[in-house]
Amino acid sequence: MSAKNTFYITTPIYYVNDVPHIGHAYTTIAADVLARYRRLKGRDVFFLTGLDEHGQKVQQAAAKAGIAPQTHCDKLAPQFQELWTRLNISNDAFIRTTDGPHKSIVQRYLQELFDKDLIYKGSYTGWYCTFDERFWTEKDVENGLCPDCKRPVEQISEHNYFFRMGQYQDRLIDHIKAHDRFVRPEPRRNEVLGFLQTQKLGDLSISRPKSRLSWGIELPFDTHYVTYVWFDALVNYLSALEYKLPSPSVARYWPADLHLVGKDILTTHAVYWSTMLMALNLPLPQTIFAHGWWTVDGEKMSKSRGNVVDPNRMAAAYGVDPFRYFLLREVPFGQDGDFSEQGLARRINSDLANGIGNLLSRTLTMIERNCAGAIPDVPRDYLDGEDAQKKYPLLVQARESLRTLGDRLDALFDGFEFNTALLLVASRVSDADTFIDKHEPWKLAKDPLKQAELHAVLYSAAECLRILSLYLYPVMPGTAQKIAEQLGLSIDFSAPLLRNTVEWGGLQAGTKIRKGPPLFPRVEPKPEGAKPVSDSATPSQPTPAPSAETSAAAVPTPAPPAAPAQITIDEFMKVQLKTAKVLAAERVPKSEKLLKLRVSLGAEERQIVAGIGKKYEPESLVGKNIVIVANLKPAKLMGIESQGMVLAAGDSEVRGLITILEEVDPGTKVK
Ligand code: ME8
Repeated sequence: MSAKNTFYITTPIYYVNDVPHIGHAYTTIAADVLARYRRLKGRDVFFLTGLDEHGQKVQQAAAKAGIAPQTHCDKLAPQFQELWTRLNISNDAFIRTTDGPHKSIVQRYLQELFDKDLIYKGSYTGWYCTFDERFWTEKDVENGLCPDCKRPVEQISEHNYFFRMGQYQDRLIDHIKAHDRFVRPEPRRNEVLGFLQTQKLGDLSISRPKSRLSWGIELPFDTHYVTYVWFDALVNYLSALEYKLPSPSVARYWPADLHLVGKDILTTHAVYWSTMLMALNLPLPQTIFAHGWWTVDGEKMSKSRGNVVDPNRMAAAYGVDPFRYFLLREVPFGQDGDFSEQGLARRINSDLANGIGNLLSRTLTMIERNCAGAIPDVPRDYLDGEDAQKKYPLLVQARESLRTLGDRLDALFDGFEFNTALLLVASRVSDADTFIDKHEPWKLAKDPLKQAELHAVLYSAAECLRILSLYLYPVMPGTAQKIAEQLGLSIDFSAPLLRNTVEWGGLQAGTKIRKGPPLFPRVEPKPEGAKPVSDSATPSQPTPAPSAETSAAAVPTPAPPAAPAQITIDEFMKVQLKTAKVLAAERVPKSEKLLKLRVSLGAEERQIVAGIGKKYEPESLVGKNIVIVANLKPAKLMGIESQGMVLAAGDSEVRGLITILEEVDPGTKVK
């Protein structure tokens, strides 16, 4: 990253030949996350996105709709802009290549290159793909088909204007070699280098005769031609700086820090754009990052397959932040991924509802109950005192790990490792859950001598949440805001909150919390088409583990004894049955049968491992009132402690859980 304090980030400008889909949403969300992160770090950010409105694709789409190309563009542009507003995209400008100033700037650059004899008129015969609007060489074309889109190509011979791209080949190779962050990720860099080192770079046809294509920017030196759509489109990264901002913004923001693109358009950026900039004597962008491709349920997204995913629908059905989170958490950035609603629902339940959502809700419930709804006061040195490490080792650890979190996240965001960054944040959430569980605040609450410890635990949990909200903000801005509000804070997330190291202790004692509805209500996964979302991510369907869970002892669901022996009332009274409310449920990894439940008994919460996973999806149990054996000695099942047993009907197979018709308080005795 450059040493300057500005950060200029762009997305591709999308064709307006159709409505936006998740691929467009993906790049734009990723760019938004980086823009928000850099703003939090105190950088002067300019975040640009927009639309590519000229060229054959748009002309054809307009013709199909029976309207003028400009009318078509004006009709579709709001669909992109509204989507970006809906997805909470914080772009600073939105460019359309039909904007008057953009057209003039493109013409100015064309004229400049023409005057320098870097554009010349020549003739060309080649295989032309109308869909991709480009010529292919003889060896590229197989069976008369475009190597890219597999549509038939046609041989065309025409006079055109050419940009002397070929002369920059060596300079470009040298540049890529000297700047290891220029093309990323590494395999893509090698791909571009490999191509440049083994093939001769030709000159680039930058015009189209108006007889073939009229919807474009006219060449300033020959009115019979319009410019090739890519020459027009790439210039947007510079032209926007000239007319979307008060000058001298080119000097302020150029070279761009990051062009974020999909892998489909890496060559146009790394080769066409770079050589155009060389010809214009302008510095090259710091980084061009090409991310991977989303398929849907294993298939390429296409209108004809009818599987194009509408991001509007995803945001409406699952929430904006969960959708943003899913796209970045599911697949390592740079690699391909497969989208499914099943996978999205599973992530929401497992990572968000059971993770940060549950941590916030349980922390605030306990603060409401035990601290009169205000952040508790804790002796300032409770974590720093001499024996803090001895008394509260888990709190000290959690605080220390949050202290180093910022540096680790900086490195991960620099490396575009969104999914690892989110995993790291999730691990801090589970650290907080662990220290809460270990300190058992529900027990501390009953002991007047343990109030300081109770307050230390609850303060620490709330402070973890405050700090984590800052780091979650770039990916889930709405959620960060809600966490802050529920903690009783009013945080201005547009301020450079991460410019300096985040200090522990920002929460002020006495702040009234404002517990709200759950951050992430659980969603019911769609039953059909269930399949793992990405092979690079967590396996979604646990594979049956052969050993531990098949033993009777490991299955806590009671099965009636084969020959029931009679017991006395006294014997029965030894068994303490209680009602419990299921707060969270998830599958035990590698087990088909076992579910890990977190249940509330009113004054306390417990973890129970139950062998009911074949009968129930974990999500379906949340909120259910069940009956548990409360005084069963804790036991470990597949290494996880179970603090009780759920009651269920069934023999060797669970048929149904015992639940209660009426709404009774969790923890009520059952007899
Ligand atoms: O290429 N998976 O516009 P475009 C991931 N106008 N990302 C995807 C995707 C998918 N399945 N489908 C699309 C153009 N994208 C030119 C760009 S820039 C000067 C001109 C994303 O509408 C990805 O970012 O075809 C890809 O590069 C871009 O949309 C292509 O958008």
